[in-house]
Amino acid sequence: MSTTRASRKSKVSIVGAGSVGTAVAYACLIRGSADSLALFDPNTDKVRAEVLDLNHGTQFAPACRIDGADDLAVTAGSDLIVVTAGAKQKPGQSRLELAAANVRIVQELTPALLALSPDAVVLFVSNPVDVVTYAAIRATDAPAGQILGSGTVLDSGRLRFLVAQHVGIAVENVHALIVGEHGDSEITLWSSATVGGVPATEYRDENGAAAFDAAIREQISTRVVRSAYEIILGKGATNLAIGLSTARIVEAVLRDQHRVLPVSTLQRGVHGIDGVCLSLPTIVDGRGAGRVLEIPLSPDEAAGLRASAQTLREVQRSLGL
Ligand code: 6V0
Repeated sequence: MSTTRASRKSKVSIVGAGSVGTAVAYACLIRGSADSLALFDPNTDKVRAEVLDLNHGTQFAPACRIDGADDLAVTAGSDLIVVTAGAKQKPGQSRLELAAANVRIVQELTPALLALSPDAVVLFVSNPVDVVTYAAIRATDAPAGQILGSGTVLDSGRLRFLVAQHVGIAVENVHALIVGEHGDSEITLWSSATVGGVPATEYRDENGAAAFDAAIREQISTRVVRSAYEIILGKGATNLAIGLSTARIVEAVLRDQHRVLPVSTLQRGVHGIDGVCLSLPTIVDGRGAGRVLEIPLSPDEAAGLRASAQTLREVQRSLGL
């Protein structure tokens, strides 16, 4: 394992100080994810206010320096940059409809960010995150693994929460993944999901009834896909859980943890998928996204993954990527 990032002061920049960017900053601050945070947003008053508010809490959190500006130079020398810039989903709008505007933003931003921080790992959160990550990789010469997307890390957290809640077991004892697009075509991997080490498909309640029959599996999978829409209807944006899950990815990189996370990366042949960014279990370390693991898939899951890749390929093509 390399120790370079883990053994010196770490700087994380967050691009976009909206509801997601500030939730990422807050999660990184209270978890002690980095030694210093820098926020960039073209909205001068907003970034200044968010930095003040965060700084006023530093006495009550692990030591962290927090800066912010409407000038990209504030991000210089970063180890990791989280990009949350861009328009957000409006009620009823799909993530893919956001694509064109956010793709244009990252095509401009990514080379500029890497010019100021050439070795930084760049983690995209802006939606549609898979397409945005692909556009960013294509816009630079950086090794593909240096640029990744938060992918289905959040969706897998939502799944694990719902599975855990259904059987009344701690979320830490549930292992289950969502793969593919972070969006409507994502796939729940029920065939490899486990609850306390027991395959979910074989898990029985105290009366001996299957806890995850086909109807419950369908209900939970649909609820995960609809989660964002459900939250946006109620509060206008999703931000707190994406903040926490992004901080988890940040730590995997800064601490060179070699953690397996379903981040979105440029696929190069695992499960026959090529030339699109989507999420599969991936080793995340100090250099960003590493090897993609070939998790066993049922025939339905494999077909779903291929369909999800095709959906993304069509969006890429329609955007001229
Ligand atoms: P927001 O609250 O509107 O904040 C966006 C911020 O970006 C604003 O403060 C803008 O000023 C700023 N911005 C605009 N253009 C630029 C630019 N060129 N450079 C820097 N900053 C800029 O949106 P919110 O924070 O709610 O969402 C941000 C993005 O995250 C959206 O694309 C969401 O769809 C996406 N999300 C992704 C999730 C995921 O799981 N990947 C989850 C939630 C939201």
